Amino acid sequence: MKEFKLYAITGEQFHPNRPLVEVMEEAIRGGADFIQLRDKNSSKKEVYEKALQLRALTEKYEVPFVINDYVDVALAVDADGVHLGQEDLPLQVARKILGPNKIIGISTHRIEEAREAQQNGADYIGVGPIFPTKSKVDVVDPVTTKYIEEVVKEITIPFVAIGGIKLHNVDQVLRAGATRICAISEIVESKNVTKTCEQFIQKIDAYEK
Ligand code: 3NM
Repeated sequence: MKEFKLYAITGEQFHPNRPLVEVMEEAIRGGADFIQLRDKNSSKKEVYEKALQLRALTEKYEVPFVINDYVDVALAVDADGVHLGQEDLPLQVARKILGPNKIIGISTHRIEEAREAQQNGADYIGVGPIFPTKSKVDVVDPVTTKYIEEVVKEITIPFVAIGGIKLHNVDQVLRAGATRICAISEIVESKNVTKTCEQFIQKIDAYEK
């Protein structure tokens, strides 16, 4: 899997008057180097159509693109992979369907889930929610930066920190050992999406050793 540092997830509820592709293109221009389509409300047909558009965009910029939850949509648009939750298809089943070359990421909220994901061949894990978030309804209580420290100590596959991460608190996340940051609202709700991404990248780069 290509290295990345700023993972942007779609959140159309945060930009009701602006087209999805426009916002995500601004994010990529600012340095977002991994894109996920996350849409839990639209029909499968609508998700497929958005996925097609984002596939074309991410192909143009050579940025990895994954689909949240839907293995079939990922295959249909030739996305680079999927992102699974703990309640989605088991990782090994998704791997069987997608084959060895697609990216499979999975959300984890405690070290046991991280171990299991690594054991089962995940390409990366999500580690969160670090802070309270309004972007995910059924999520567990914040795991805090302590969970990042646990993951850094013991997990060898890439991880991305997520959940309530903003420009004003990202330093805490980086200090705890994260090198890849994921955000929805701070990026897509921003008045200047490109600039917000550039600022995230500057902060991430400042911690790179
Ligand atoms: N997954 P925001 S937290 C989609 O902890 C998602 O697994 C999380 O959105 C997890 O950057 C989250 O707006 C929401 O807080 C992230």
